[in-house]
Amino acid sequence: KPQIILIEPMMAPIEAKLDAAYQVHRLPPAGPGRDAMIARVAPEVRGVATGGGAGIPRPIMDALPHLGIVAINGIGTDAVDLAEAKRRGIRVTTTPDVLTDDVADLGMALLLAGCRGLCTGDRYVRAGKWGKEGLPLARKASGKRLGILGLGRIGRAIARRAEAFDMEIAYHDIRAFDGVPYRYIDSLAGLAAWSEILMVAASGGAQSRGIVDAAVMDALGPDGLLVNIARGSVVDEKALVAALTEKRLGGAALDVFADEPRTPEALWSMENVVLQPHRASATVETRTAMGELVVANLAAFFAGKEPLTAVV
Ligand code: 8YV
Repeated sequence: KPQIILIEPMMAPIEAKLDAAYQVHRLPPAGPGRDAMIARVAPEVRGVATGGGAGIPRPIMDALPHLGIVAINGIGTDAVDLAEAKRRGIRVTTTPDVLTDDVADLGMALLLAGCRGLCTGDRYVRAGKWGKEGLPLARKASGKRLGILGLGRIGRAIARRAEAFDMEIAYHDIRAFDGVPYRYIDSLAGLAAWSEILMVAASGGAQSRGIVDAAVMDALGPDGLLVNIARGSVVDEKALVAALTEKRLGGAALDVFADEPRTPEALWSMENVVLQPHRASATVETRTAMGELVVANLAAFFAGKEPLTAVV
């Protein structure tokens, strides 16, 4: 059997398929045990399966002389050095399309939870406070001005959902797109100033690092809501904590963070903040479809065929 390294766990039925087809080396936590394992298996390993957030650390890529494919169980490629993969002729695959609905759904769920204070209401009932003390009014979501940063597949799926909530929609991206019924605003600060809710749906990586900065948050303003289902790196997290603490930003609903699984403790006690542990694609249905695509990409590669959804 060909040998692969599994960097991030996948669903049990998917891992069973991998075990049936490959000798799978599961990556131990960082430390001497990991280094020893990589050194031991490096001469034989030809594939890596990993998550979008985890990617493949450059030292691991460098340690594998016969690496031929990195199969990402996700859409993000920001944690893989694509230029180096290309230089070395390593194929890189992702799982596009199959996760679009789920990520857009969670974007809307966070938007609604942020506007309507769903988690606050839930905590209020569970704490037995109903009937004993008041609860502040929430904010309406329908009809709001929604700015979308990044109008790719996921951004568009969010826009379609937002249309059903009678929202006005505008977007910012590296360029305007033809045939899109939404208004293009050519600066992110301009989009934030126009928006009541700003949805981050842009890819991570060098070109988007920290672009949602203090000025963008100030433009969104004290009644504005920031939603992020993309990558924590797109938002300047220190500036976000400061803007929320100083009430220059109304609220935030976040599925992703700069240094996962760590999240800024300052956010934990804020009632105007909704937090999720990076799980926009984490449903049984979607993780099954994603996993099947990872299995299919690996199978194609090891059969000497073109992977189905290669980005490199
Ligand atoms: C997953 C993601 O949580 O698609 C991505 O890039 O970050 C998410 O869908 C991840 O890939 C699974 O680890």
